[in-house]
Amino acid sequence: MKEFFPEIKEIKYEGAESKNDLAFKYYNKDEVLGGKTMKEHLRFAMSYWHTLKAQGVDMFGGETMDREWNKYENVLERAKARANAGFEFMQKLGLEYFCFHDRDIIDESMMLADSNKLLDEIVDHIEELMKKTGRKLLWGTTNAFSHPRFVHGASTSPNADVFAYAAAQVKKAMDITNRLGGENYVLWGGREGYETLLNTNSELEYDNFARFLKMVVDYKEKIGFKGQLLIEPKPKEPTKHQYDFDTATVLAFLRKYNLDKYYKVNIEANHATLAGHTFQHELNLARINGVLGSIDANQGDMLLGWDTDQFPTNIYDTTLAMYEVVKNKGLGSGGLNFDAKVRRGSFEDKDLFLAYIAGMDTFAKGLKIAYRLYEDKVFEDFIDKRYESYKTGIGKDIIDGKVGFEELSKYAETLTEVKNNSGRQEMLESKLNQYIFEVK
Ligand code: XUL
Ligand code: CO
Repeated sequence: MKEFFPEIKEIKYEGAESKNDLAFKYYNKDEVLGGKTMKEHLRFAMSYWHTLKAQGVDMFGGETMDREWNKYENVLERAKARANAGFEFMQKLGLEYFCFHDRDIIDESMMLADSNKLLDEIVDHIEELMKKTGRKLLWGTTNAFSHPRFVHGASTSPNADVFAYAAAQVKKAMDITNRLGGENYVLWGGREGYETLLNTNSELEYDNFARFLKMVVDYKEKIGFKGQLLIEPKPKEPTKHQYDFDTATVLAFLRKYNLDKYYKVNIEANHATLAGHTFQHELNLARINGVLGSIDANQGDMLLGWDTDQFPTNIYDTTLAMYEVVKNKGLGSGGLNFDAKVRRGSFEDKDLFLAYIAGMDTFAKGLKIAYRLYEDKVFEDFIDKRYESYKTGIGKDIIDGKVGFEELSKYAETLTEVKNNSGRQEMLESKLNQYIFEVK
């Protein structure tokens, strides 16, 4: 089989002192933390779209990346070459998982039936590669946003034919995800949202969105798909108002339509920040509601207002993200999918490896720091003490539901002084720094 990255050998762990750019400094896959290896904690995945399809196009200019595997004339040959390059890439980097949209693994044809036939052919090939290399599918999904038919949305389009087309696509994508043993199925609401209420029946659109998600649940049961269904929140882009704004919005939506027991969320860092939240906020909210399913690992640029999908290199963000994951006791069937793309100026194939190394190392180090913070109960003990007033006396009565406004009023009248304690934010931030600097 043709080798697409002949200059690059298997990427190994060499430790923090290494000067080798093509080596891991912190990601030591076999290192054990709390009875699990780093590889088991992190469950890293390659995103098929950004890694294998993106070629550096932006609003102002064309391709800067010259990917050998995308040059084949014939659709199936090109798709096979792309898959071969992807599996070579995953093996060399030690990435166990991958994620794809239906339209990433093979290009779409004019007619749906032809697209589906081609999908079966490329899935045969991918299945073989998976068997040969031991790589696994973290999740599959559908691209129901790129084609012009989805101009007004997919399940929230005003056009019922588009609803039907999206349904057919999701059905097929669920079939292939199931066939490949996918551990989750993701629904990102691509163009499910609106630009202006002057032309939008939002009530019908929300209802239709829920009808669609119910059909996904029914079909999952019908085909016996064991994976977890995930919704990926995002507040804006492509539409101004995306229906799945953030975790809180998704939860309210799922609860309204009685869909909450079937779905968890896939939290993406850059989507969190676009919603005006930190990455940790979204992970925390998902965790305390029992719906933290998986992560799209990337980072945004705080000076830009759009989804830049950069490789995660901010140690504060990865530490606090992994802190939530550790507190969640892992991600279950989820993992860390690098929904991240190299910058347009990083156009060499080698940059793909360098970018993944940077992201994997930053998350590995974040995991180690988070684990120590958790074990040493650095924040836990402080937080526990901060809420101490609810453990006895009137606080305990509030928690136990023993008092109402009347009893509380009587109690408040007896208070001569209300005394608060410092939140010690700076001290805690300094402790966090200490762990970031010192944990080896
Ligand atoms: C878009 C995005 C998607 C989803 C899958 O911002 O994150 O790639 O992860 O459709
Ligand atoms: Co994503």
